[in-house]
Amino acid sequence: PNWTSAGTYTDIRFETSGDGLARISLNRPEKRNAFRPLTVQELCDAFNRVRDDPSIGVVLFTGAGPAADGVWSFCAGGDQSVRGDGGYLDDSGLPRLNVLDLQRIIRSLPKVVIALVAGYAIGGGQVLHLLCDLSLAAENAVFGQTGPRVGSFDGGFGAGYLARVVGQRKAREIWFLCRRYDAAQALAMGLVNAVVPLEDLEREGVAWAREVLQHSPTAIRCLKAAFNAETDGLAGIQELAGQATHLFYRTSEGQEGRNAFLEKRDPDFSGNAWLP
Ligand code: 1HA
Repeated sequence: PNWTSAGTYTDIRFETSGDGLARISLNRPEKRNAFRPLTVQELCDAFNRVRDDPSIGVVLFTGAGPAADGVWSFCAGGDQSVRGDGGYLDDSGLPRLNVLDLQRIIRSLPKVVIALVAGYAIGGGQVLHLLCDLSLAAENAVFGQTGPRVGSFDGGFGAGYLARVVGQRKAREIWFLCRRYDAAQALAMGLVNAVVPLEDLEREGVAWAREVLQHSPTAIRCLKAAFNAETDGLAGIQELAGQATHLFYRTSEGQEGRNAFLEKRDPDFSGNAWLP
């Protein structure tokens, strides 16, 4: 793709291809792409811009690299050096856990997010890759949780959704033992969709994205909402129902209700059958 910068940020890069793709990259490789509140704020902004751009259908979410020492990382989770006594501190000293907002944005984005994981996906970074719709791992990918070691835990999607993806046994092992898992192990437990050589990661991600882009945007967004509804309770049903309302607004039946109100008359739905 012909990537063009689509915004000026400090901790991330946001690029678009002009033909349906966006690429969002964590860009703190010397910190193993750990996120601080600013990083998360910038990611939320970029993902929200993707949401509002009808020309974009698929986002590749990745980590810039390698670092000067040659090590790759997708994301090493929350930046422990700005972790205050009540959360991760922003420049004004306010403690935040704003990565939870980012998780919701990725989850609810009515487009496909593909994680491209080279190197470490640890802690909150492992949860971010988990929340992407699809995940491709480079052969050097390393996954794991550290919360019980560093005094943290993600009991939301990080625990419950992980258990849905890899099963309760494996999810408990991942969190209770804080081991590291290589790409082959991640594939075997269903944590990633495929493993590819590092040099092919971007190309493979673009190929998967372009396959998605051939398909019906409405079918894809309804399916994403349906998968979420199966796990996300009433918030998931809200998303799926929102897709139904979205489609209903585009029918003459839906529009008749609006027209009747604006024209101060009774609605006439008689042209619409009570189908089986
Ligand atoms: O659990 C949550 C949350 C739960 C609920 C709600 C919100 C949450 C938000 C976040 C999180 C978390 O993410 S908790 C988990 C935080 N992350 C970690 O515990 C991982 C810490 N990092 C590592 O274990 C290792 O660095 C590594 C396995 C990823 C890489 O190891 P390696 O290759 O040996 O590199 P290392 O020398 O350790 O790191 C390179 C540089 O990057 C170091 O900086 P330097 O000494 O060169 O100045 C290192 O300090 C820095 N770095 C790496 N990870 C982090 C980090 N700095 C700050 N925070 C990090 N997470």
